[in-house]
Amino acid sequence: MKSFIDLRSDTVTKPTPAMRKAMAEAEVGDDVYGEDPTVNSLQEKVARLLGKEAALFVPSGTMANQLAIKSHTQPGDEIIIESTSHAYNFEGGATAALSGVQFYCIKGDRGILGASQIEEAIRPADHHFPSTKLICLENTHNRGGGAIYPLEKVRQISNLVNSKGLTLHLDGARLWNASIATGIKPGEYAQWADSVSVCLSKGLGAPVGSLVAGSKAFIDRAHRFRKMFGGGMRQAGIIAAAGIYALDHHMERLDEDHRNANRLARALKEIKGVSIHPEHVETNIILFDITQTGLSAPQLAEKMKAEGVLIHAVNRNQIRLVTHLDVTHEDVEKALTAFRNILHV
Ligand code: TLP
Repeated sequence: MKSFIDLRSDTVTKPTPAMRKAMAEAEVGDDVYGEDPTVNSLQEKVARLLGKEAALFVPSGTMANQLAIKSHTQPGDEIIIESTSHAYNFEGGATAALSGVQFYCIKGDRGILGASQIEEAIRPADHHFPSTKLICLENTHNRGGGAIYPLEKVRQISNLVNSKGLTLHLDGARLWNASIATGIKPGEYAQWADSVSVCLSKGLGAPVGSLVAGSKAFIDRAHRFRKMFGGGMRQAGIIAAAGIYALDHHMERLDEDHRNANRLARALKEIKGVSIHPEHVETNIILFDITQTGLSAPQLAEKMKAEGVLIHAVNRNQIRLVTHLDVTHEDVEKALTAFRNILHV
């Protein structure tokens, strides 16, 4: 099979030989009975990292977010969320289908909301309105180009949420990236949210797996819904072992992905017709506009593929690149050469 430089997403990483060894040697049991020691130790480890009472291992980031939403709400409630966020746009309408809850969307600055915007969106106590129950934040923000939530903003939002008796969920699919980029520990971000979801299958390079964390009572509810949604797994220690390995060995190296992303962004800026703000590339996601190149984003993606590089056309004019474990510094230079060849620099 032809090997591509795959910049479409950090979800495409393949387990390393050492990770596969850890998986092969994992001690397992039936996790639906709570008897898988490897799953239990992953859950304890992530709860500790996030400073929460408990955590629950689930197959995907989508399930982690949807379990949180289901556990925090009743049908007819409303969730305040940023309009380009993952839970609203890319989870197949799960919130409406599974929780019977609606979203109130607000446009943020690269996905980041301020407390005053949220305050304005909270519904008054009037029986005409749905009742605002939950606020969802995303850190880093995927469609915001990997933007990091400033901790101070999270703290202000959390104070607002508490003062109104609401609940805060953090989609931390890439919280690890925020943490490595800023030096702020995952738990320092997580302390301001009632629940947090995190993914092992993105920059950390595990093949499968996410967790949702929060209080013991919250996790009890989420556990019941995990069963209901079909997410109760049996000898899941095989995949949990990959997650433990990833947390132990692939966390610090995220910095390399951030440096590669920065290199890509600065070099892309030199290409005529590419519109990009390298200073906005804070982590491993690069978003840019190619309207002025005369090519559409799908056309550019097609041409890049012919050069051995896979990229993601977000829409007609925008491209997303994501750096990760399987993208080396040399791959970045090769990808840049392909961009230059196609866009005639
Ligand atoms: N994001 C994927 C796609 O679904 C867009 C990607 O390639 O970036 N929260 C955030 C912020 C995410 O970016 C994703 C996945 C999820 C949740 C869902 O995780 P999975 O794919 O494990 O369900």
